[in-house]
Amino acid sequence: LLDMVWYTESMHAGIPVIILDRHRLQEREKPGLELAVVSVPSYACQRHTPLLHHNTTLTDALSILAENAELSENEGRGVAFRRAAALLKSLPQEVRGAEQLRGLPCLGEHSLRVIKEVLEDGVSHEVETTTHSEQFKAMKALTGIFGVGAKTADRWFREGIHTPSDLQRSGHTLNRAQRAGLQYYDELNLPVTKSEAVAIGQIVERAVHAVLPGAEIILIGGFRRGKQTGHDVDFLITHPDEGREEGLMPKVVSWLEAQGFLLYQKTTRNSYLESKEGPARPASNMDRFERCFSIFRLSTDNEGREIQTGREIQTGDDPQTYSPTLTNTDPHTHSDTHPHSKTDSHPLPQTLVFPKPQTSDFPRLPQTPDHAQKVSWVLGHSQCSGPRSWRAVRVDLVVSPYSQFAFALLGWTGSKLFERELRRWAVHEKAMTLSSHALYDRKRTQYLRASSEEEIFAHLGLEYIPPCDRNA
Ligand code: DCT
Ligand code: MG
Repeated sequence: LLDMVWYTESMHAGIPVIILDRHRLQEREKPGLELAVVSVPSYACQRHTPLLHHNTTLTDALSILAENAELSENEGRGVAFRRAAALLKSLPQEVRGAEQLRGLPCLGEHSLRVIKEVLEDGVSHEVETTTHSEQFKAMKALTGIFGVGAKTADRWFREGIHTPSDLQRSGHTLNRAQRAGLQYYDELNLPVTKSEAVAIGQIVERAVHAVLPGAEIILIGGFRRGKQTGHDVDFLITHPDEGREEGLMPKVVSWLEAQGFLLYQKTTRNSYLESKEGPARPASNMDRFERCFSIFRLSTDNEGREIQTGREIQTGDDPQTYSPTLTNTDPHTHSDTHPHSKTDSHPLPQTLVFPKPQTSDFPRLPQTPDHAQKVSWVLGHSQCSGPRSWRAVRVDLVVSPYSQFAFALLGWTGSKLFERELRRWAVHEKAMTLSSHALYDRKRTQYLRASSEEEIFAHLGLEYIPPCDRNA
């Protein structure tokens, strides 16, 4: 049978999952053979999804349709395309014909139609139409501005604004995030490399240890999953003595600002409170931690390598850019307060945890991230004459209490779809509520504690999936 096995998944609910290639079975004319189990787990959090996979042509097509649906605020449709793409990413071989997909979950009618078209004609008409559509191009360009979401972009598009340059000319009043987004548009749409992420990690480590020795800093998000580039760099910060992390963010931000490392920042307070009746439904999955959305100024030497020095704040810079803010509201809104904290200085060497580099012998790399392909809009004030010695990089910092650390780590490693699927699994299959803070068992009406990601997977009755296989 072995040469006919097309797909094997270690275990699903205790059953070995094997997919046999029906085609080859028929070719070999073995009528007596019975197909064993033909099933692939339907939740992405039950599957291993590596970064490099065999079906990039198909997943690229589905991702464009997903993005278009998300930009049109059709979340359900977007998720359906993302689920279909994630299924294809988890397959161990290239799909050559639609008949190979029979019986697989997550493939809706619409996705299957697109897949079939790409397999047969090399392209999908709908994908082609979408990528050439003026609205899609404009929405991508406008939401590519830091601080601009689909709703705002859509409003501007209807007013005839299609590009960041149009927006700049329009005279619209922009909030602080959007102004920074426009100012650093080109750079923020360049992928951040792994080595830039590492260089920023060293700066963040210096800042955190200067104000809280013994704190732990972990690179999260896409880089923890083994990605070599990202649209930003995400860090999770905690301290083994619970309570020591309280109020940490304003101190870190002050240190970074004093050293000239920040071009923009906005900090939100931790608003998470455990209640006896279980977690209330949060306004968003991500908004209850002490969190800082920032734009770093990463120095580079003449060859473009990252170096770690900051710079003195220069007169003439927008003073607002350098005022620390702490609010409890939407990170992309405008209200600023000034909660400056005193900075202590206790330099102490600590370990920074970075993911192992991902190795693979796959023949084709996945397509460059969308943001790398964005058109470079010429914005007067972001242009520079001659080589510049620094670049702007989006950095997200999150502080978590130690007791919530495993949940924060799991929730912030991603991918977004993997996280969504974990939460869906928890609710529908286990009657539990999972967030980046806690896991609540609704049947036993109690919180389930965990000090590692492995324990959370165990509570959820799931096989442990390592970060490099969460690229759904
Ligand atoms: N996240 C999530 N749901 C969201 C947004 C984020 O679960 N709506 C989690 C998963 C990833 C993590 O937060 C960091 O978010 P991003 O930086 O947006 O994602 P990424 O995977 O790091 O992507 P990139 O490599 O492009 O930064
Ligand atoms: Mg990220």
